Amino acid sequence: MKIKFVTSNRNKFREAEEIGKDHGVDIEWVDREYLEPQGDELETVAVKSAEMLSDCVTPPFFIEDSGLFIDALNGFPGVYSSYVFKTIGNEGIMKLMDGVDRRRASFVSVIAYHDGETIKVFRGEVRGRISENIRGTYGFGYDPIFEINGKTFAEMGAEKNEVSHRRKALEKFFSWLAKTF
Ligand code: ITT
Repeated sequence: MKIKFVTSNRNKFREAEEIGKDHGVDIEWVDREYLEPQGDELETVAVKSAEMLSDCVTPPFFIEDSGLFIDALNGFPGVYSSYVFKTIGNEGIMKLMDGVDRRRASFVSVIAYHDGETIKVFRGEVRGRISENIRGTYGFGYDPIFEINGKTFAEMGAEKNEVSHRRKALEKFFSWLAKTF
């Protein structure tokens, strides 16, 4: 089965492509940047984005919206993860977390699948912590500061894709697809 993934982020596409291979799903990359609508929840943003995009991309397709939610910052940057990464980046998060002992955080991935009539949502989440320093060379975005069992996503390499929020959301999506088609 072949399915379109609309994203401007090559890394997100590559990870999804790999996970797709494990499930016999062939993912086609539609490289398109879209303005993310505002919303308090990733789900709201993802559904609104999928609705908007269906004007210019022919369904079926899916999009994915991710966010880093830091407990000590009451869930910040959350739905603003993209903007915060572009503005203050990992160095900025390190400064915000300087001297903070409570370092637990979640990485969340929400997929919105548009089949031409309805939109279906799938959520994946992993718990981890914000590392004390920026570490690792693999991956992208917040990978060098999000740590599970002592290793940041950026230190894990391929192992990240086995345990990530994206893997969890995609697996839910693919098992639903398998049941539906
Ligand atoms: P699209 O919206 O075009 O898909 P994007 O890069 O804007 O691409 P998101 O809004 O989902 O994607 O991502 C929000 C931010 O979180 C962004 O800065 C990403 O770099 C970062 N991010 C997303 N997934 C990540 C992951 O698995 N590891 C590290 N950072 C990630």
